Amino acid sequence: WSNGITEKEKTLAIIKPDGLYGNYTENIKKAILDSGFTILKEMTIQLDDDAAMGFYAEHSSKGFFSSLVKYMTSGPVLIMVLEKENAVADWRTLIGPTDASTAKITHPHSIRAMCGMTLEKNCVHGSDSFQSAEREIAFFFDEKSSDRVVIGHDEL
Ligand code: RTP
Ligand code: MG
Repeated sequence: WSNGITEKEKTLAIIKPDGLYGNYTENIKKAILDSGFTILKEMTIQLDDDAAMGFYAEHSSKGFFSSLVKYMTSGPVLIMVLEKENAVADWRTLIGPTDASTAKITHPHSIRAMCGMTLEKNCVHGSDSFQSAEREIAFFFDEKSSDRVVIGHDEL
């Protein structure tokens, strides 16, 4: 039975520099809304090295880390808090596999197939667990603030 109250979940989405630069924002947002997510918060920011390294700290020992930081700081990113039931897993499904060149073959309707290019330049981020989502949302957004922070491209 249902009491009519649905348990919503939040996740963090990022349109990476190649996604913004390639003008995929509108198509990505359409896919987000068509899939039943609500965009609770969004902001466009330029990450500096410290922010990119802190955000991806789990990968700090990996060989691709410096390249990842360079990529993530190569231009502005659009950061969004998405909400729906099962948001974390559903957003990961919607974006597709990490390697965008693989995604184009195996998940042609995924977002990474649409706007990504390679294993690194895959145009979007998604939290990989409920715990990651909580950490990543707190990394960028003040929990107490209900402000919807939007900075337009031309303000950067
Ligand atoms: P994300 O965290 O950005 O949503 O991506 P993901 O979970 O699918 O993949 P993850 O393993 O967390 O990797 C984070 C990002 O690092 C870049 N990457 N480069 N050159 C490489 O071997 C390599 N592997 C990963 C990608 O930009 C990936 O999204
Ligand atoms: Mg990841």
